Amino acid sequence: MKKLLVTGGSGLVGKAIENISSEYNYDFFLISSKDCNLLDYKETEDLFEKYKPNYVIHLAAYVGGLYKNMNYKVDMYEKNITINNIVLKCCHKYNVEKVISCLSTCIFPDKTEYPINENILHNGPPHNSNDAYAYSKRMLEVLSKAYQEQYNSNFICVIPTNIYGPNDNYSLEDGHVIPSLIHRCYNNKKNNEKFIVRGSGKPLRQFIYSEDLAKLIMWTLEKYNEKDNLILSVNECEEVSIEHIARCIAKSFNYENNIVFDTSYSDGQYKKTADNGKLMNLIKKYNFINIDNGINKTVDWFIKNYDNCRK
Ligand code: NAP
Ligand code: GFB
Repeated sequence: MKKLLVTGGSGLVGKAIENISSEYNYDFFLISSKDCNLLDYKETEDLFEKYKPNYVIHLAAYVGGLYKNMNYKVDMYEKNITINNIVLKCCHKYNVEKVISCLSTCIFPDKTEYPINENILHNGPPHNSNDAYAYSKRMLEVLSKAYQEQYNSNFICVIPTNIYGPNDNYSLEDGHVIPSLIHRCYNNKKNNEKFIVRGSGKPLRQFIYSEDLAKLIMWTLEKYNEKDNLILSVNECEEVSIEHIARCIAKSFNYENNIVFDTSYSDGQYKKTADNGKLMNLIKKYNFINIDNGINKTVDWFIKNYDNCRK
C-alpha cells in the first residue's frame, strides 16, 4: 500500500482528511508538531527516513486570521518560509512521487481584476494586512516550480479559499472569522452581552467547509495530473458578506438580536473572489456544503467539544 504523509495532520484541514481517510487506500501518516518539529531539518529528515512516504500533502503552517497576520508578520514569514524549505528539501531527498502544498486565495494581488484565477498570482503585491504570510506562501509556489524545473519533481500547489469546520482554532484573537465569531457568540450569549463583530461586516468571502476541501485535495492527489496551481474554492455565487456570517452564527445560537459591528477594527481585504472554473471543468460537478448548514454543523461541534478544542 502506498504511504501518504500529511503534515499539519492535527489541524483544521488535516483532521478533515483523517475523517475521510478510511475511504482511501493509503497508509496515512498524519503528523503534528508533537511528532516532528518541521522547523528542525534533522527532525524532519528523521521523519522522512522513518516513513519514506510515496506522497506528501503539505498542510503544516503557522496560520491565523486577519488580526494574527497583522500582529505577527515576522513569525508568519520566518516560520512558514523555514517549514516549507525543509519539507520540500526532504520530499526531494526521499524521492516523494507527488507533493501537494497549500497556498491561499488571500495571497493574490490586492489590486486586481475579479474573479482571481491561477494565472495572476504574482501580478502585484498582496493586501498589506497579511503580506508577510502571503509572500511566504508565494515563495512556496516559487520553490515548488523550481523543483519541477530543476529536478522534474511532481511538486504542485492547491489554492484554497477561506476554510472552516470542526477542529479549527477557535481563538478569539488569532482565529479566522468563523471560529472566532462562534467562540465569541458562545461567550456573549452565556454572559448576556452584546455579540461584537469586528469591522463593518461589509467584506465578502467565499468559505469552503473543511470536509469538502479534504475530498478535493484527495481528488487532486489521485486525479489531477497537471503541474500548474489549482484553486479549490466554492463557486463565485456562494460569496457572502461577513455580516451574513455573523447573523448566521447568531441564529445558530438563537442570539440574533444583540449584534454590534465594531468598526474600530480593520476590515482587511474587501474581497478576494476566486474563480473555481479550472477545477469545475475537470470534476464537472461538485455539491459544496451550503454555508448556513456548514456553520450550524460547526457550531454544534464547537458546543460539544468546547472543553478540549483549540481556543
Ligand atoms: P491549522 O488548523 O492552524 O493547523 C496547522 C497545522 O500545522 C497543525 O497540525 C500544526 O501542528 C502544524 N504545524 C504548525 N507548526 C508546525 C511545526 N513547526 N512542526 C510541525 N507541525 C506544525 O491550519 P489549517 O487551517 O488546517 O491550514 C492548513 C493549510 O491550509 C495551511 O497551509 C494554511 O496556510 C492553508 N490555508 C488555510 C486556510 C484557512 O482558512 N484555515 C485558508 C487557505 C489556506 P500542531 O497542531 O502540533 O500545532
Ligand atoms: O478569516 P479572517 O480573519 O481573515 O476574516 P481574512 C477577517 C474578516 O472578518 C474581516 C471580519 O473583515 C474582519 O473584520 N471579522 C469580524 C473578524 N469579526 C472577526 C473576528 O472576531 N475575528 C476575525 N479574524 N475576523 C485571512 C488571511 O484573511 O484569510 C489569512 O489573513 C488566511 O492569511 C485566511 O489566508 C484564509 O479572510 O481577512
